[in-house]
Amino acid sequence: AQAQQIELKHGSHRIGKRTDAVMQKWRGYGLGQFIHWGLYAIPGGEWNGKQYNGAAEWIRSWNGIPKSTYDSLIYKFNPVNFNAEEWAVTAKQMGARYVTITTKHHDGFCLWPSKYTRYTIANSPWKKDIMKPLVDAYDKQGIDVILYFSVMDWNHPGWRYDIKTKEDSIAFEGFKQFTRNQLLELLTLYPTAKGLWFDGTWDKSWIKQAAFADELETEMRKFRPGLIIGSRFRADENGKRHFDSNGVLMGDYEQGWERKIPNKIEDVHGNDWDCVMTVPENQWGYNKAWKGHIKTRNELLEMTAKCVSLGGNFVLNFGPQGDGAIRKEEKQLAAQIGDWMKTNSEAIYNCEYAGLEKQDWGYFTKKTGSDKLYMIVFNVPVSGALKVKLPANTSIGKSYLLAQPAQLLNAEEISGTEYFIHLKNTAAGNPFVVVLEPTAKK
Ligand code: JFZ
Repeated sequence: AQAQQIELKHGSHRIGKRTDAVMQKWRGYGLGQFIHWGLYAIPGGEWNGKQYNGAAEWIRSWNGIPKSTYDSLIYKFNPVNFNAEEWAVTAKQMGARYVTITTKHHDGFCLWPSKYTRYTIANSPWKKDIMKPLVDAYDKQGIDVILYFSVMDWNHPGWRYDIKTKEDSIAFEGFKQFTRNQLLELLTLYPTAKGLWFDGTWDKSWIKQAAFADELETEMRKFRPGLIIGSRFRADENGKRHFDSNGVLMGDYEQGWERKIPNKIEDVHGNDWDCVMTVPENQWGYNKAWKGHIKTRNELLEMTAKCVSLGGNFVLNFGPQGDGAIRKEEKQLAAQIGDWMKTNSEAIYNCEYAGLEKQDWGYFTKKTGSDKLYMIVFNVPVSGALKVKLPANTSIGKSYLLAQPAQLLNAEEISGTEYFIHLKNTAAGNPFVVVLEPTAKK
């Protein structure tokens, strides 16, 4: 209940979460994969023998790389080791249930044969569509596809950071039509895609297009009922992004959790959300150097558990190489995560915020539509006893390791609603899941 409501023409279209089946499925994904792939994978963070300090997919913005030099990477795009099925199988084995793929990043290079620009795979030595085999391969594995699309386009002559002159305004009008054409083209060519993941929407030029973007969003939603669009697409008429001038989320889920995770349920304001995460510090596209701290399987599993415990999804980024192969470090992480998921995904898939007080050992999740609780344990106390605080009028009926359901654990009542789950033994170095089946308290 908002006390003061400002009249908005181009604010949010809905208060509260979507309740339809497509969005309910999205909410239950738990784990996803992100793919950043494009021309930037060819230099892989290195230009003329020098390491670019920023994110590899931004190398084009490096002083000293002229646009024409960067753009001619198109003539080198020939990913002979690209195998869509292999990518999808890698994601499947990891346990990902959706994937977001860069159809076009900021450089403007299109991984699909767009009719509206020459800057696409069709004019590379590879020639063939990349998106079609990817969408088909992921569809075949039962992994839902979301299309990443950067509005900002460094290749298109009409793109502007701001609109200050008559000339800018004419150029940008052309760019807007181009953007609309490309989006409707993508939705037409890849009808099974479940949503669009927008990026590159932070510049003044685009923020000023509240009316256009609002109409375009409505048009796309009409064109593809059920389409999922996050909060990073459009601004309201006051230039407010993600949340409109009344503080209401714009779009179907909050898209601001970028390499960061909320700490408490209040941080997500009752909205759907997902967190997108890189394996190194801030590298989305392939970077040969793979430098700095590289997150481990346990760190990534803990992030996954934390996200799901706060009602979000966790999306892990992959940056395939210029030749189309997934680097061995990412393949290994995917296999390690998948290994854990094989036993424990029940605590991740179709799970939600449990509504219980956070404890030091890890994260609670709850199976949606049931009262089954999961404790995803990362830190075992020296006592071997895990604290649980249940709501009044509930007690623990049964508790057991997800990996060993037949062996019941001892749940000791220590006061009204507090319990200690006593572990028998724990495999060191491995997060694990304890299942709690609550019952009504007698
Ligand atoms: C953007 C891109 O610039 C980047 O290359 C990558 O594709 C990433 C997924 O998205 O980077 C952002 C966008 C938004 C924020 C941070 C980085 N943000 O809101 O904090």
